[in-house]
Amino acid sequence: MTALATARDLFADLTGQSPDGIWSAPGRVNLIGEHTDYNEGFVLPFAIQHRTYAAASLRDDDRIRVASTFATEPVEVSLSALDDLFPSEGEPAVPEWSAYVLGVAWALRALHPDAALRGADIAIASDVPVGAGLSSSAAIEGSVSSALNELWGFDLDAVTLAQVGRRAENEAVGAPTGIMDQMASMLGRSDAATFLDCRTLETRSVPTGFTDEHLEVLVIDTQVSHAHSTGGYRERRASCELGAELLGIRSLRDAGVDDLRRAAEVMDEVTYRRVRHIITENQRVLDTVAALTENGPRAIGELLVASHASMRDDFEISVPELDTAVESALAAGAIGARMTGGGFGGAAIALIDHAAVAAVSDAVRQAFTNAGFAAPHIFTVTPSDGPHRDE
Ligand code: GAF
Repeated sequence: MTALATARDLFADLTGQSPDGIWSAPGRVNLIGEHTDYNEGFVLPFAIQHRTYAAASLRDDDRIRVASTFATEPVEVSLSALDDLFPSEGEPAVPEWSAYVLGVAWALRALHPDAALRGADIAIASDVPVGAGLSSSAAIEGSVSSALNELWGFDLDAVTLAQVGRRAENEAVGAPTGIMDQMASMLGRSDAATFLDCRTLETRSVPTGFTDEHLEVLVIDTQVSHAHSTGGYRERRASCELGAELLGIRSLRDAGVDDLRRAAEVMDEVTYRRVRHIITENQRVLDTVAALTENGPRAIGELLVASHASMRDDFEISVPELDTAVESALAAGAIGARMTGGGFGGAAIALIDHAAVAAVSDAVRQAFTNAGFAAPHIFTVTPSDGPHRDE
């Protein structure tokens, strides 16, 4: 059964009725630009064909009731109680999956605090792999914000809805993430990646040229799951903030490769390597946009490989499974490969010829077997459209 049909059925189980509508939003892969978003830098993600569906109807009272395939029990709260639940420090006061949904309702409502709003029933189903670093959370946020935006008659634009999603993630779920994933999901286009300046939130669609060049982006989901509300992600963010402070700048966006010498002098060795990743990664994003535009997708392989090395050696967010995915894909002929997303698990991407999908996939599976790792989940992704109403 499709995720769309599952959302419809789940809604019927919850309410005994058909929903007023079903809205969906995509997950994403990031082509390049990792951990640069919360440093006000540059990223180049694209939305993928995997989507999360929110079947929803307004209610006659002020209660929000949410069901999903992530849990057996629905969660129900009144709209007026949301302010007591969020912002939350650390563990959300409701099951984490529902904090993404309720957090969106809370952050949206905060934009119109005086509006008399009706509650809603919402049923969520998704075919975005969870824990794979493909932004299943941004897909939930985008589907729910799109649904409530229309049902509540708010008419907010895509960038505002992305900011609503980020606020839900940061303040309701308690994950200190940047804005990349929500922007990638909300602004997805079927023919392009989204170049985003995370300081100004200006975007530009950059045609990937994958189809014309008969290329595919292979996702190698290592099945090593990660969570950004915990440990490593938060620590990396703190290192970047420390690095910017020691350089006397607002954020690492304001530093370039010319500043690396001074950085080495004013900070400890670990902070320096974290800073070097961000500074060089920002430059690689700009170089990738230029290469794609001027020379096409076959010209970006080395930049992807350099990005992975920087994350492995300087930012230290890779894991052996991700390194094996990248190395075995490259050895089997990939044009470029790198881990994608926040790291500490999740997925790698490999840019490969269409004709090489089976051979590269087999080689990666074999390398995982040889290393004694659990079998990876491997599939191709294509740039896809942002949120829309499906029914
Ligand atoms: C996760 C976060 F949600 C993003 O904001 C971004 O920081 C990414 O990790 C790393 O580039 O997906």
